[in-house]
Amino acid sequence: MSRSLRFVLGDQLTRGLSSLAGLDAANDIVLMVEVQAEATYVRHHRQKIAFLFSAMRHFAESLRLEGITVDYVRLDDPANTHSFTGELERAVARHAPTEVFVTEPGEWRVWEMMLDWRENFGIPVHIRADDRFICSRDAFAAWAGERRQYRMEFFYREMRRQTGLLMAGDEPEGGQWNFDHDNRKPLPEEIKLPPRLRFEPDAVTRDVLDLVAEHFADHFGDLEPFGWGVTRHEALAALGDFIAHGLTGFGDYQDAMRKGEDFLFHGMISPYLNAGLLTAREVCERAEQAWRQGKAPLNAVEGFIRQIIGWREFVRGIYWTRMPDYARTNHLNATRPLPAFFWTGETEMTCLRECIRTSRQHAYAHHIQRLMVTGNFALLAGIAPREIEEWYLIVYADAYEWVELPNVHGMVLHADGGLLGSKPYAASGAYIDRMSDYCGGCVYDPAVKHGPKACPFNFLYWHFLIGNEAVLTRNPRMAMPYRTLAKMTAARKDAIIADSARFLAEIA
Ligand code: FAD
Ligand code: DLZ
Ligand code: SF4
Repeated sequence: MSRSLRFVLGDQLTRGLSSLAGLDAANDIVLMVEVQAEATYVRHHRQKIAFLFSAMRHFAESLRLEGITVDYVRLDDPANTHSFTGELERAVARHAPTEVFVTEPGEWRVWEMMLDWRENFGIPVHIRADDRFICSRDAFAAWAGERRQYRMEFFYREMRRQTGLLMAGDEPEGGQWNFDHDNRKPLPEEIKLPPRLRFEPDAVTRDVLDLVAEHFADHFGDLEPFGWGVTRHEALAALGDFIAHGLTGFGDYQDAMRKGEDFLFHGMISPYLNAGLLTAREVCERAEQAWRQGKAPLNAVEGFIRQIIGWREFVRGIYWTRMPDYARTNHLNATRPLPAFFWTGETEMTCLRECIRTSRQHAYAHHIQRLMVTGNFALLAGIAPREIEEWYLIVYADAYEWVELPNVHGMVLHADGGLLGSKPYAASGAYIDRMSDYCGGCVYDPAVKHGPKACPFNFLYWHFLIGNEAVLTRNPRMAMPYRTLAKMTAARKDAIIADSARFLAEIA
């Protein structure tokens, strides 16, 4: 009699997953495992581990309710070998399946494991495509072709055409593809922010919280209060809440930041999307429906959909087309170790302190905090790609290498030499001051350029341009700042170098 084993990974919690297709509930077995190797290959934020273990346990239970046999190995099972390969090997011995089905993983290192499984188990191991993404790995590779630079905007238009989202025949709704120029407003002081739906831990989550507290006490991040949803039902409720209350302001205030306000008008759905509790298509369809019903403006809905069928699919395509070499490049030769305050939050720079606080408290920071505060700082200070990439992979509940790496390596650090973005997102303190209220209470002053009161982003910005002149001056999009630099007096440049040397020595 043939019997298949379906191995479902922690970020594959989708009933329609390709490895579950054709499953015979009377005969086949689903395998799910909690293993130390996955929780510690980087030392993930404690809320991220708790979110995933609880979501995995709930997903297993939902399959059981359908009458499917789930072999679920818990972290504290004494026989647990604590690796994917070890647990698959044990499960093959336990159930003697005739074949194994898996869905391609989100990370290169797991892909390499899967290729070994295909060789080493003595039974067929079928790796199926992850069709939860709109653009398959092959389709992206075909789009990328021989291009030396990939640009999201052109890829995004293809995705709009392919999905029909926000399309009027062959034309984009509203007559333009992209409303980004409308989406850069600072937050007005009097604006009312939407309350956000958070979830009380149930008994399953409480067990997992205890387990994580016991086994991962020394990992970064607050474990509680824990407010993430852990089931598809809760993820859908979170999405519905955002569409009803957050989406209208998403476009206008997408780039804004405010002290003590950690979510603003953002979706807070990335952990659900990336673990499989929501699919990209349904999220975009719900947003489009809100616009068609007159419940949200086009600039918000287009901006939101672009993040998902544009950026999210784009970075995944780059990851799978360019790995493993992608992770090894270091175009700007950045080598500085990560300052300790990225872990402790102990810095006098209010903007960084705030972004690190929300990361620690919620395993979440919104896009512009990641890009223009922690990311901008890492770029300007020349932090080594590997060190800052590991930080991002650890601290966010939504972080998996397929999405984290292109964002950090490419978008933030320009370490890929411009494959993903045409220029580094370098900015001085003026940008943060315009888009947030962080600078008001800071010991530094964004209007001061030199000396101990000067905002470190100000001198580090020019220090970055001076240090990378040989590489970046060839970039036409950097022509303007380099023209300004060329007009600077030698004394001003010396002051920039001296301020930067002092500051960088202090944070070492
Ligand atoms: P919203 O602002 O509401 O956006 C809606 C959705 O769009 C997100 O849920 C996400 O699925 C998608 N999205 C938006 N921007 C991007 C992007 N640049 N790349 C991919 N998807 C995007 N996102 C991750 O999911 N995991 C990561 O590990 C991750 N690391 C990042 C690191 C850096 C340095 C930067 C600049 C961005 C990173 N992002 C990452 C992208 C983005 O910051 C998060 O997806 C977003 O903050 C999640 O919060 P949200 O659901 O409230 O997003
Ligand atoms: C992130 C993570 C963690 C912390 N733990 C597990 C686990 O115990 N079991 C599991 O199946 N998956 C886990 N994951 C998610 C995996 O790391 C993820 O599936 C791979 O990185 C591939 O994307
Ligand atoms: Fe950040 Fe500079 Fe503003 Fe302080 S003054 S909050 S360091 S941007």
